[in-house]
Amino acid sequence: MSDAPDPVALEVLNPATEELVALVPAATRDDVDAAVARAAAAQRTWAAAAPADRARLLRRFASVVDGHIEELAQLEVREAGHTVGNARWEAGNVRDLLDFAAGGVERLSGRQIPVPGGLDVTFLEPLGVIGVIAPWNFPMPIAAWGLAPALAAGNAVILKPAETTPLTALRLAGLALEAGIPEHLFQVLPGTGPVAGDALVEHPGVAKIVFTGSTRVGKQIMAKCADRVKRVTLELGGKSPNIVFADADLDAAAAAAPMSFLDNTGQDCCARTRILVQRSAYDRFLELLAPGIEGVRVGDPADEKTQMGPLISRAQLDRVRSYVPDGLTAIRGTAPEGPGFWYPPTVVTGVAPTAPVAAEEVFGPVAVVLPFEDEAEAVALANATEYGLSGSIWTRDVGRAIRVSRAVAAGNLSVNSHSSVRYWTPFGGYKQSGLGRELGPDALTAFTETKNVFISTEA
Ligand code: TXE
Repeated sequence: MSDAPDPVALEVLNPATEELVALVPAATRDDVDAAVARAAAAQRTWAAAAPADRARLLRRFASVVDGHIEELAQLEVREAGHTVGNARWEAGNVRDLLDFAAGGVERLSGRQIPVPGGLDVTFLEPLGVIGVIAPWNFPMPIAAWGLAPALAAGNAVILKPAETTPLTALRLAGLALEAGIPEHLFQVLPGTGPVAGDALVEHPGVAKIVFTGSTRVGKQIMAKCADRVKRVTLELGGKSPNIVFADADLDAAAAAAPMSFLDNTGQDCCARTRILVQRSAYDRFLELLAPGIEGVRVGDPADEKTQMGPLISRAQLDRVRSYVPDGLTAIRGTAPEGPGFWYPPTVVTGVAPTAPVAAEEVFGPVAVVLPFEDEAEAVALANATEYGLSGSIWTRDVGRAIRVSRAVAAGNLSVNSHSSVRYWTPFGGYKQSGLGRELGPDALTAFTETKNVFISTEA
């Protein structure tokens, strides 16, 4: 860590223009202490409320968000540089997740298990105060992935958004109050990772940390949580394969490939950045891929026609540039000169699978194409990574689709598609892509502790 003093304010820049959008005060460790105390008090009342009342309030929260989709989306465009279409989807995802979680409140129940000599029942009890540490790549949805099920299961939430994207989080907290969510039950503390984030991780009053971000920080957080056996869910990096077999519908695979790694300017943990193509179809696939990359409309994210916006920051731009030395590029699109943090859609060929651009998470609009001979080599290449988040398999052979889906060590696979995130299906990583699952039918259970009670009938 550097010796520089902690900043007192976070600078929110518009990544498309580099203009200052806002200065937001950064939370201190004392702010975190005070927030945890307030959250704990609010949580006790919330947990004791009738499930139907909690569900009703969450539905009202969803409906207030629904009335502010455009405002939230425009804020996301300005602070994160997301295309306006994507930003609307993200705000809608928050609404949908709140509705989905509300539907789970009254269904969250324990079990009755047959035992001799008595009655055995389990209770699913809320954990208490949950710390959600969110990244900047999908500020609203990822915050909501923790927020909605945690509140639904009877917990309080303190959300620390990323340094670069605190504005939509702050607005969501305002909308929660407008909807009647009790004061202090959902608090947003903008701040830096090493101060506000770390204070949440270390705080004895925080029962669980839900973290989405880099694998490096995720490991540090997991180690700190181990000291207290604090519960933790981690959604970390990815280097997902997009496996294209020669028997696939090559036109469809090539048409889908560009946005599978360019969406959100490649700042997506599920981005399919390792395109593995069977050698007999390799040349043909590259021919089909090129126009899709070169034709991507990169520019002003507020323009409805734009398909790809800027990267989040200068630091991210420098990072992406460092992975793509001159001369490595096989296909390249266009991007504005600047101001703004622009990088063109880029495809790299002719590198070894172990080259940094092929093996590490670039988190920008960059993919590599690697050839393979047969199914066994495709699976071996797909699995030759420390990550295991997502992946796609393109083939017309049903048996192969099933065999390869089972053989690839990743949490979210799709066949003849790149879709892998739906709020009603489970999401999470194998290996160093994460720990635990979010979303899906068990989303609320992840924010509970199971208590087993045996009642003797023989006394
Ligand atoms: O992540 P950080 P960064 C990957 C991606 C990207 C790289 C770096 O490869 O290029 O990580 O991004 C908070 N204690 N992903 O540096 O630092 C921080 O304030 C507690 C993948 O932005 O991990 C922010 O809120 N919290 C990814 C959050 O952690 C700390 C999404 C993420 O920041 C902390 C983002 C600390 N010591 C980046 N240090 C994905 N899985 O989608 C930082 N934070």
